[in-house]
Amino acid sequence: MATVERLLHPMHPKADDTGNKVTVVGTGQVGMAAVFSMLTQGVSNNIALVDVMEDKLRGEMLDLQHGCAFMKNARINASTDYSITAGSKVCVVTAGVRQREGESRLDLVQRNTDVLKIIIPQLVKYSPEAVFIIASNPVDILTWVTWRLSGLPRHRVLGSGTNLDSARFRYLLSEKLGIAPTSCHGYIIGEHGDSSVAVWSGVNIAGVRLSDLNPQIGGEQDPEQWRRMHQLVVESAYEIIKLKGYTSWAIGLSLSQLVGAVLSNANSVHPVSTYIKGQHEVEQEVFLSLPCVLGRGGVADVVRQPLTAEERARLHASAKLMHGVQAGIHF
Ligand code: 6V0
Repeated sequence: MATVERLLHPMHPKADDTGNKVTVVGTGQVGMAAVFSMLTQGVSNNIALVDVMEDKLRGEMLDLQHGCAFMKNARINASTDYSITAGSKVCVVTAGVRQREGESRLDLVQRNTDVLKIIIPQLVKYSPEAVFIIASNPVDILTWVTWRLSGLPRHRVLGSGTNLDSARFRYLLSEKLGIAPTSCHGYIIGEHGDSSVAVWSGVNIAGVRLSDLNPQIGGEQDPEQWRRMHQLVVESAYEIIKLKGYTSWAIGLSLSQLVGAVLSNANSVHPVSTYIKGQHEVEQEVFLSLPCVLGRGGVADVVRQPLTAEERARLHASAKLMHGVQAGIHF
Protein backbone atom coordinates (compact mmCIF):
# COMPACT_ATOMS: atom_id res chain seq x y z
CA MET A 1 0.00 0.00 0.00
CA ALA A 2 1.42 3.39 -0.99
CA THR A 3 2.07 5.89 1.80
CA VAL A 4 -0.73 8.15 0.63
CA GLU A 5 -3.19 5.24 0.82
CA ARG A 6 -1.93 4.36 4.26
CA LEU A 7 -2.58 7.98 5.27
CA LEU A 8 -5.97 8.58 3.64
CA HIS A 9 -9.15 6.51 3.45
CA PRO A 10 -10.96 7.80 0.31
CA MET A 11 -14.61 8.79 0.75
CA HIS A 12 -15.42 10.93 -2.31
CA PRO A 13 -13.40 12.16 -5.33
CA LYS A 14 -12.03 15.68 -4.89
CA ALA A 15 -13.67 18.32 -7.11
CA ASP A 16 -11.60 20.86 -9.04
CA ASP A 17 -14.18 23.61 -9.00
CA THR A 18 -13.65 26.42 -6.50
CA GLY A 19 -16.42 28.56 -8.00
CA ASN A 20 -13.99 31.32 -8.92
CA LYS A 21 -11.72 29.89 -11.59
CA VAL A 22 -9.99 32.53 -13.71
CA THR A 23 -7.97 31.98 -16.88
CA VAL A 24 -5.28 34.46 -17.79
CA VAL A 25 -3.88 34.21 -21.31
CA GLY A 26 -0.51 35.93 -21.64
CA THR A 27 2.00 35.56 -18.84
CA GLY A 28 3.88 38.75 -19.61
CA GLN A 29 4.18 41.80 -17.41
CA VAL A 30 0.46 42.61 -17.42
CA GLY A 31 -0.79 39.04 -17.04
CA MET A 32 1.49 38.23 -14.13
CA ALA A 33 0.77 41.50 -12.32
CA ALA A 34 -2.95 40.70 -12.66
CA VAL A 35 -2.47 37.15 -11.39
CA PHE A 36 -0.38 38.28 -8.43
CA SER A 37 -2.99 40.91 -7.52
CA MET A 38 -5.85 38.40 -7.76
CA LEU A 39 -4.09 35.77 -5.69
CA THR A 40 -2.83 38.09 -2.97
CA GLN A 41 -6.07 40.07 -2.75
CA GLY A 42 -8.15 36.90 -2.44
CA VAL A 43 -10.10 37.61 -5.65
CA SER A 44 -9.54 34.07 -6.99
CA ASN A 45 -7.72 31.04 -5.63
CA ASN A 46 -7.92 29.05 -8.85
CA ILE A 47 -5.89 30.35 -11.77
CA ALA A 48 -5.17 28.77 -15.15
CA LEU A 49 -2.31 30.34 -17.11
CA VAL A 50 -1.84 30.01 -20.87
CA ASP A 51 0.96 31.31 -23.05
CA VAL A 52 2.92 30.19 -26.09
CA MET A 53 6.31 30.46 -24.38
CA GLU A 54 6.53 27.09 -22.62
CA ASP A 55 9.58 27.77 -20.46
CA LYS A 56 8.40 31.15 -19.27
CA LEU A 57 4.95 29.72 -18.57
CA ARG A 58 6.32 26.85 -16.48
CA GLY A 59 8.73 29.17 -14.68
CA GLU A 60 5.94 31.55 -13.70
CA MET A 61 3.73 28.65 -12.60
CA LEU A 62 6.41 27.09 -10.38
CA ASP A 63 7.36 30.44 -8.87
CA LEU A 64 3.74 31.13 -7.94
CA GLN A 65 3.13 27.58 -6.72
CA HIS A 66 6.06 27.95 -4.32
CA GLY A 67 4.17 30.90 -2.83
CA CYS A 68 1.04 28.84 -2.18
CA ALA A 69 1.96 28.35 1.46
CA PHE A 70 1.62 32.13 1.85
CA MET A 71 -1.73 32.33 0.03
CA LYS A 72 -5.25 31.12 0.70
CA ASN A 73 -5.57 27.62 -0.78
CA ALA A 74 -4.34 28.70 -4.17
CA ARG A 75 -4.44 26.37 -7.20
CA ILE A 76 -2.25 27.44 -10.05
CA ASN A 77 -2.04 25.52 -13.30
CA ALA A 78 -0.35 26.41 -16.55
CA SER A 79 -0.20 24.94 -20.01
CA THR A 80 -0.05 25.79 -23.68
CA ASP A 81 -3.09 23.49 -23.97
CA TYR A 82 -6.39 25.27 -23.43
CA SER A 83 -8.06 22.26 -21.88
CA ILE A 84 -6.73 23.42 -18.49
CA THR A 85 -8.92 26.53 -18.77
CA ALA A 86 -12.17 24.52 -18.79
CA GLY A 87 -14.95 25.87 -16.63
CA SER A 88 -13.46 29.31 -16.00
CA LYS A 89 -15.85 31.95 -14.71
CA VAL A 90 -13.71 34.77 -16.12
CA CYS A 91 -11.16 34.73 -18.96
CA VAL A 92 -8.66 37.59 -18.98
CA VAL A 93 -6.68 38.20 -22.17
CA THR A 94 -3.36 40.02 -21.84
CA ALA A 95 -1.54 38.27 -24.68
CA GLY A 96 0.08 39.98 -27.60
CA VAL A 97 2.60 42.63 -28.40
CA ARG A 98 2.94 45.80 -26.37
CA GLN A 99 3.82 49.34 -27.39
CA ARG A 100 7.45 50.11 -28.00
CA GLU A 101 8.77 53.56 -27.17
CA GLY A 102 7.01 56.09 -29.40
CA GLU A 103 4.38 53.62 -30.66
CA SER A 104 0.71 54.37 -30.07
CA ARG A 105 -1.76 51.72 -28.95
CA LEU A 106 -3.49 51.84 -32.32
CA ASP A 107 -0.23 50.77 -34.01
CA LEU A 108 -0.67 47.26 -32.54
CA VAL A 109 -4.08 46.49 -33.95
CA GLN A 110 -3.56 43.90 -36.73
CA ARG A 111 -0.76 42.03 -34.94
CA ASN A 112 -2.89 41.59 -31.83
CA THR A 113 -6.04 40.78 -33.81
CA ASP A 114 -4.11 37.85 -35.32
CA VAL A 115 -3.20 36.70 -31.81
CA LEU A 116 -6.86 36.87 -30.72
CA LYS A 117 -7.93 34.77 -33.70
CA ILE A 118 -5.97 31.90 -32.15
CA ILE A 119 -6.93 32.50 -28.52
CA ILE A 120 -10.63 33.40 -28.44
CA PRO A 121 -12.14 30.28 -30.11
CA GLN A 122 -10.18 28.07 -27.70
CA LEU A 123 -11.37 30.00 -24.65
CA VAL A 124 -15.00 29.92 -25.82
CA LYS A 125 -14.73 26.19 -26.48
CA TYR A 126 -13.66 25.41 -22.93
CA SER A 127 -15.51 28.15 -20.99
CA PRO A 128 -18.65 29.01 -22.96
CA GLU A 129 -20.30 30.64 -19.93
CA ALA A 130 -17.36 32.86 -18.95
CA VAL A 131 -17.14 36.64 -18.84
CA PHE A 132 -14.28 37.81 -21.07
CA ILE A 133 -12.11 40.74 -20.00
CA ILE A 134 -9.66 42.04 -22.59
CA ALA A 135 -6.56 44.04 -21.70
CA SER A 136 -4.41 43.67 -24.83
CA ASN A 137 -4.04 46.91 -26.77
CA PRO A 138 -5.60 48.72 -28.51
CA VAL A 139 -8.04 47.49 -25.92
CA ASP A 140 -11.28 49.06 -27.20
CA ILE A 141 -10.81 47.74 -30.70
CA LEU A 142 -9.64 44.33 -29.50
CA THR A 143 -12.70 44.06 -27.28
CA TRP A 144 -14.84 44.57 -30.37
CA VAL A 145 -12.67 41.99 -32.21
CA THR A 146 -13.17 39.53 -29.33
CA TRP A 147 -16.91 40.09 -29.32
CA ARG A 148 -17.03 39.35 -33.05
CA LEU A 149 -14.75 36.32 -32.87
CA SER A 150 -16.48 34.84 -29.83
CA GLY A 151 -20.13 35.07 -30.86
CA LEU A 152 -20.89 35.83 -27.19
CA PRO A 153 -23.60 38.24 -26.09
CA ARG A 154 -22.18 41.76 -25.73
CA HIS A 155 -22.66 41.96 -21.97
CA ARG A 156 -20.16 39.11 -21.53
CA VAL A 157 -17.27 40.78 -23.39
CA LEU A 158 -15.68 43.85 -21.88
CA GLY A 159 -12.38 45.67 -22.04
CA SER A 160 -10.35 46.99 -19.11
CA GLY A 161 -10.78 50.32 -20.88
CA THR A 162 -10.47 53.50 -18.86
CA ASN A 163 -10.67 51.84 -15.46
CA LEU A 164 -6.90 52.39 -15.37
CA ASP A 165 -7.05 55.92 -16.81
CA SER A 166 -9.66 56.83 -14.19
CA ALA A 167 -7.45 55.42 -11.42
CA ARG A 168 -4.56 57.51 -12.70
CA PHE A 169 -6.86 60.55 -12.79
CA ARG A 170 -8.09 59.94 -9.24
CA TYR A 171 -4.51 59.57 -8.04
CA LEU A 172 -3.58 62.95 -9.55
CA LEU A 173 -6.70 64.54 -8.06
CA SER A 174 -5.77 63.07 -4.68
CA GLU A 175 -2.27 64.51 -4.89
CA LYS A 176 -3.59 67.98 -5.74
CA LEU A 177 -6.36 68.00 -3.14
CA GLY A 178 -4.70 66.05 -0.32
CA ILE A 179 -7.62 63.59 -0.26
CA ALA A 180 -7.43 59.80 -0.66
CA PRO A 181 -7.97 58.57 -4.25
CA THR A 182 -10.91 56.47 -3.03
CA SER A 183 -12.66 59.71 -2.01
CA CYS A 184 -11.92 61.52 -5.28
CA HIS A 185 -14.68 60.69 -7.75
CA GLY A 186 -14.00 61.28 -11.40
CA TYR A 187 -14.31 59.38 -14.66
CA ILE A 188 -12.26 59.18 -17.78
CA ILE A 189 -14.43 57.69 -20.53
CA GLY A 190 -14.09 56.88 -24.23
CA GLU A 191 -10.89 55.43 -25.63
CA HIS A 192 -8.19 53.95 -23.41
CA GLY A 193 -5.66 56.05 -25.19
CA ASP A 194 -4.98 59.36 -26.76
CA SER A 195 -8.60 60.42 -27.44
CA SER A 196 -9.96 59.66 -23.95
CA VAL A 197 -12.45 62.10 -22.42
CA ALA A 198 -12.26 63.51 -18.89
CA VAL A 199 -15.78 64.11 -17.55
CA TRP A 200 -14.91 67.27 -15.63
CA SER A 201 -18.60 68.11 -15.20
CA GLY A 202 -18.96 65.17 -12.80
CA VAL A 203 -15.72 65.35 -10.80
CA ASN A 204 -16.70 65.60 -7.16
CA ILE A 205 -15.64 65.16 -3.57
CA ALA A 206 -18.48 64.03 -1.30
CA GLY A 207 -20.97 65.22 -3.92
CA VAL A 208 -19.35 68.71 -4.12
CA ARG A 209 -18.72 69.20 -7.83
CA LEU A 210 -15.49 70.98 -8.63
CA SER A 211 -17.23 72.47 -11.68
CA ASP A 212 -19.60 74.33 -9.29
CA LEU A 213 -16.56 75.83 -7.56
CA ASN A 214 -14.68 76.55 -10.79
CA PRO A 215 -17.03 76.67 -13.80
CA GLN A 216 -14.04 76.78 -16.17
CA ILE A 217 -12.53 73.58 -14.82
CA GLY A 218 -11.07 71.33 -17.50
CA GLY A 219 -11.52 74.01 -20.17
CA GLU A 220 -8.89 75.99 -22.04
CA GLN A 221 -9.91 79.24 -20.31
CA ASP A 222 -9.46 77.80 -16.81
CA PRO A 223 -6.85 80.05 -15.09
CA GLU A 224 -5.80 77.07 -12.93
CA GLN A 225 -5.37 74.80 -15.99
CA TRP A 226 -6.79 71.63 -14.38
CA ARG A 227 -7.01 70.17 -17.89
CA ARG A 228 -3.27 69.50 -17.61
CA MET A 229 -4.21 66.68 -15.22
CA HIS A 230 -6.02 64.82 -17.99
CA GLN A 231 -3.06 65.42 -20.30
CA LEU A 232 -0.83 63.77 -17.69
CA VAL A 233 -3.16 60.75 -17.65
CA VAL A 234 -2.90 60.44 -21.43
CA GLU A 235 0.88 60.78 -21.33
CA SER A 236 1.45 58.51 -18.35
CA ALA A 237 1.72 55.17 -20.21
CA TYR A 238 4.22 56.70 -22.63
CA GLU A 239 6.24 58.08 -19.72
CA ILE A 240 6.29 54.76 -17.81
CA ILE A 241 7.20 52.80 -20.97
CA LYS A 242 10.07 55.21 -21.55
CA LEU A 243 11.23 54.79 -17.96
CA LYS A 244 10.79 51.05 -17.30
CA GLY A 245 9.82 49.54 -20.66
CA TYR A 246 6.25 48.50 -19.87
CA THR A 247 3.40 49.20 -17.45
CA SER A 248 2.26 46.48 -15.08
CA TRP A 249 1.30 47.13 -11.46
CA ALA A 250 -1.61 49.53 -11.91
CA ILE A 251 -3.14 47.59 -14.83
CA GLY A 252 -2.71 44.38 -12.82
CA LEU A 253 -4.60 45.88 -9.89
CA SER A 254 -7.22 47.30 -12.22
CA LEU A 255 -7.84 43.87 -13.79
CA SER A 256 -8.01 42.27 -10.37
CA GLN A 257 -10.70 44.76 -9.35
CA LEU A 258 -12.76 44.03 -12.47
CA VAL A 259 -12.47 40.26 -12.08
CA GLY A 260 -13.43 40.63 -8.41
CA ALA A 261 -16.53 42.63 -9.34
CA VAL A 262 -17.67 39.85 -11.68
CA LEU A 263 -16.87 36.91 -9.40
CA SER A 264 -18.49 38.48 -6.35
CA ASN A 265 -21.50 39.69 -8.39
CA ALA A 266 -20.79 43.11 -6.89
CA ASN A 267 -22.95 45.37 -9.07
CA SER A 268 -20.20 47.94 -8.59
CA VAL A 269 -19.61 50.70 -11.12
CA HIS A 270 -16.43 50.81 -13.22
CA PRO A 271 -15.54 52.58 -16.43
CA VAL A 272 -14.94 49.67 -18.82
CA SER A 273 -15.06 49.22 -22.55
CA THR A 274 -18.52 48.09 -23.63
CA TYR A 275 -20.78 48.15 -26.69
CA ILE A 276 -21.94 51.78 -26.83
CA LYS A 277 -23.83 52.08 -30.10
CA GLY A 278 -27.03 53.99 -29.38
CA GLN A 279 -25.76 55.63 -26.22
CA HIS A 280 -24.94 59.34 -26.12
CA GLU A 281 -26.10 59.30 -29.77
CA VAL A 282 -23.11 57.21 -30.86
CA GLU A 283 -23.99 55.68 -34.23
CA GLN A 284 -21.03 53.36 -34.82
CA GLU A 285 -20.70 49.75 -33.69
CA VAL A 286 -17.81 50.36 -31.29
CA PHE A 287 -16.70 49.46 -27.80
CA LEU A 288 -15.64 52.40 -25.64
CA SER A 289 -15.61 53.01 -21.91
CA LEU A 290 -18.62 54.30 -20.02
CA PRO A 291 -19.41 53.69 -16.33
CA CYS A 292 -20.82 50.15 -16.18
CA VAL A 293 -22.47 48.10 -13.45
CA LEU A 294 -20.48 44.85 -13.25
CA GLY A 295 -21.79 41.59 -11.88
CA ARG A 296 -21.73 37.86 -12.50
CA GLY A 297 -23.07 38.17 -16.06
CA GLY A 298 -20.58 40.88 -16.98
CA VAL A 299 -22.00 44.31 -17.84
CA ALA A 300 -25.48 44.49 -16.27
CA ASP A 301 -26.14 48.19 -16.97
CA VAL A 302 -24.47 51.25 -18.39
CA VAL A 303 -24.91 54.35 -16.26
CA ARG A 304 -26.66 57.20 -18.12
CA GLN A 305 -23.99 59.73 -17.23
CA PRO A 306 -24.85 63.35 -18.01
CA LEU A 307 -22.26 64.82 -20.39
CA THR A 308 -21.75 68.37 -21.57
CA ALA A 309 -22.02 69.04 -25.31
CA GLU A 310 -18.23 69.21 -25.50
CA GLU A 311 -17.73 65.92 -23.66
CA ARG A 312 -20.25 64.22 -25.95
CA ALA A 313 -18.51 65.67 -29.01
CA ARG A 314 -15.19 64.25 -27.77
CA LEU A 315 -16.80 60.83 -27.23
CA HIS A 316 -18.15 60.96 -30.78
CA ALA A 317 -14.65 61.76 -32.07
CA SER A 318 -13.31 58.67 -30.20
CA ALA A 319 -16.08 56.52 -31.71
CA LYS A 320 -15.33 57.78 -35.22
CA LEU A 321 -11.62 57.09 -34.77
CA MET A 322 -12.25 53.53 -33.49
CA HIS A 323 -14.70 52.79 -36.29
CA GLY A 324 -12.19 53.94 -38.89
CA VAL A 325 -9.48 51.65 -37.50
CA GLN A 326 -11.91 48.71 -37.26
CA ALA A 327 -12.73 49.07 -40.96
CA GLY A 328 -9.09 48.28 -41.82
CA ILE A 329 -8.85 45.05 -39.79
CA HIS A 330 -8.51 41.74 -41.64
CA PHE A 331 -10.33 38.84 -39.98
P1 6V0 B 1 4.51 41.05 -22.67
O1 6V0 B 1 5.25 41.16 -21.38
O2 6V0 B 1 5.28 41.05 -23.94
O3 6V0 B 1 3.59 39.75 -22.59
C1 6V0 B 1 2.79 39.33 -23.64
C2 6V0 B 1 2.65 37.83 -23.53
O4 6V0 B 1 1.70 37.38 -24.52
C3 6V0 B 1 3.97 37.07 -23.78
O5 6V0 B 1 4.25 36.23 -22.68
C4 6V0 B 1 3.68 36.29 -25.06
O6 6V0 B 1 4.36 35.05 -25.12
C5 6V0 B 1 2.16 36.12 -24.96
N1 6V0 B 1 1.57 35.73 -26.23
C6 6V0 B 1 1.82 36.21 -27.46
N2 6V0 B 1 1.08 35.56 -28.39
C7 6V0 B 1 0.34 34.65 -27.72
C8 6V0 B 1 -0.62 33.67 -28.11
N3 6V0 B 1 -0.97 33.49 -29.39
N4 6V0 B 1 -1.17 32.91 -27.15
C9 6V0 B 1 -0.84 33.05 -25.85
N5 6V0 B 1 0.06 33.97 -25.41
C10 6V0 B 1 0.65 34.75 -26.34
O7 6V0 B 1 3.46 42.26 -22.80
P2 6V0 B 1 2.70 43.01 -21.61
O8 6V0 B 1 2.24 42.01 -20.61
O9 6V0 B 1 3.51 44.17 -21.17
O10 6V0 B 1 1.45 43.60 -22.38
C11 6V0 B 1 0.43 42.75 -22.88
C12 6V0 B 1 -0.64 43.54 -23.59
O11 6V0 B 1 -1.33 44.36 -22.65
C13 6V0 B 1 -0.08 44.49 -24.66
O12 6V0 B 1 -0.93 44.50 -25.78
C14 6V0 B 1 -0.10 45.83 -23.96
O13 6V0 B 1 -0.15 46.93 -24.85
C15 6V0 B 1 -1.38 45.70 -23.15
N6 6V0 B 1 -1.54 46.63 -22.05
C16 6V0 B 1 -2.80 47.02 -21.78
C17 6V0 B 1 -3.06 47.91 -20.76
C18 6V0 B 1 -4.46 48.37 -20.53
O14 6V0 B 1 -4.70 49.28 -19.75
N7 6V0 B 1 -5.43 47.76 -21.17
C19 6V0 B 1 -2.01 48.39 -19.94
C20 6V0 B 1 -0.76 47.94 -20.18
C21 6V0 B 1 -0.42 47.07 -21.29
